[in-house]
Amino acid sequence: MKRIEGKLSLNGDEKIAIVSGRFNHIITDRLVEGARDAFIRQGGNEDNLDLVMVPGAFEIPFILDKMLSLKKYDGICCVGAVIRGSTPHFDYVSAEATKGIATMGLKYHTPVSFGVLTTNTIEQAIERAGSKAGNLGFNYMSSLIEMLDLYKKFD
Ligand code: INI
Repeated sequence: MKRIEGKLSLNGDEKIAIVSGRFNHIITDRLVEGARDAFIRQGGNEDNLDLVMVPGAFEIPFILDKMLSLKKYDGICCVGAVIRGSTPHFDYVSAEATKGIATMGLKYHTPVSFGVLTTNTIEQAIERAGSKAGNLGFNYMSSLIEMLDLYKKFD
């Protein structure tokens, strides 16, 4: 059996973007930090890393469509934080962000990672953004880096 998988390393030439929602920025800023840390520690050149801010998770797929159409990026790490409130808004925003991010990755055959936290409480989000449960931003960028290398194996 030939096992094929992506490596967790960059050669420094890859052009990557992080797209982050500003909504719940005390969480998303930490996720961006974790994603940047993963990019640098796995060999990325910071001159090749862009950070693009959007109002909230709902807007991520729209800018993703525009950015991927330019064919300027090798991969995009999407970051957001959708926290449940007392209305059904959470369900609409999280569903559109999830569906939209996946659709854009498929449309442009480019690695895109899904780093939109969806939690019931702010405490759960804090746990995942640099405290008890680590910083999932690091994991979201690492998944992107692995998929970038895996895509190359099918060029
Ligand atoms: N956007 C988020 O990123 N997280 C949320 O928790 C959230 N809630 O709960 O409302 C949220 N709403 C804003 C939304 O993403 C859009 O920016 C807004 O609807 C304007 O299009």
